[in-house]
Amino acid sequence: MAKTRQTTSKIQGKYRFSFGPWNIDEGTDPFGPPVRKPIQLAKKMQAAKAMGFDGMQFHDDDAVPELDGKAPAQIEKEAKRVRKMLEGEGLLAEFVAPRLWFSPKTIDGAYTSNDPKHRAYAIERTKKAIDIAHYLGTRSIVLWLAREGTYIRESKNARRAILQIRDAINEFLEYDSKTVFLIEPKPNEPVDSALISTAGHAIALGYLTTNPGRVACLIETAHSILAGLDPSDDMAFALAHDKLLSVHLNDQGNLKFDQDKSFGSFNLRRAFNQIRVLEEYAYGRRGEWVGLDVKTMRTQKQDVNTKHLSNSLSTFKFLLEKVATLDKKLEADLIAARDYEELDRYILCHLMGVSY
Ligand code: 3MF
Ligand code: MG
Repeated sequence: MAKTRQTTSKIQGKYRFSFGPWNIDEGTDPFGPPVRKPIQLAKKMQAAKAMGFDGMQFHDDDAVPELDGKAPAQIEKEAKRVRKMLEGEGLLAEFVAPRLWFSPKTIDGAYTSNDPKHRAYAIERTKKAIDIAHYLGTRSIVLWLAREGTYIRESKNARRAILQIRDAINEFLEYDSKTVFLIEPKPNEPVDSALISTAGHAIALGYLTTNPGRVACLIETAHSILAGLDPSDDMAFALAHDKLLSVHLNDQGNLKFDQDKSFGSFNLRRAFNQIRVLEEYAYGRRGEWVGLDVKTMRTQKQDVNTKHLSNSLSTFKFLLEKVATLDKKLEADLIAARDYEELDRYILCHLMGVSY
């Protein structure tokens, strides 16, 4: 067995971490009611800071609750109040995502609803989210196109629906000349079949718009796995296009419901490889964020309801160290010799912390 050389590699990326208020939840699932008490936004911000996070992500109505009924001046006032709260904690807002999947007006989709009044609602609502992002101090909008898809294929003209999403994004690009749109693809759930299901779809859709330079994507670990794909390959694909502006790291026990498990909790090697592709790109140097879209286990009690976040963050840091201390010379030698069995062995030994 070859002896592992000492490595002096240092970390190339510049990592800033965030999560959203929905990542500290009450434990409701489709089969049961809440099991924990709600936590105020201010307390979630304090928890974020205490755990070492740098920013928060928002749905539009996380910042301005009951947004639909509110006048523009009221929206501005409430969003600016949230910005003050963030500043008070020394946190930044990473992005705002229009929540286009809760309203009775988006039951059949948002930009692709078969009802033109409902499509108009979705566009107006997104413009409000763009305004809110501006008030919170960010120009990033995440589009998780939750209900843009079908339960039965015959209910929509899929080609027309894709072009409707393109047209909506074009309208947003025009509405604000500084905002950047990050499409978060997901293949299913809540709909049976989503129109923009993978990184490839998200990036290709960007190229259909009038300003592809302002349309990028956010890759979530669990969403790639639900599409039967490797999340690190999806991230690499987006990075090859310089289109990965954020990630939602978590984990997923293969093809089940969207689990949002703690990062690395199901497949440590897969987690390692996600960090590996980020680190090889020097991710974060252009301001990209690392979001942790993880869910509290339903069984977790009230006073320990943020461990999934702190654990995910510390797993990230341990694995980053594993990436940085990988013996690059040995790796290159094994690749040159095409001895991938030995490379496999080395990677496992390195991850397990046993001598190679
Ligand atoms: C859905 C998700 C969501 C989105 C968030 C931002 C709860 O599967 O991953 O996280 O990331 O709503 O659009
Ligand atoms: Mg997500």
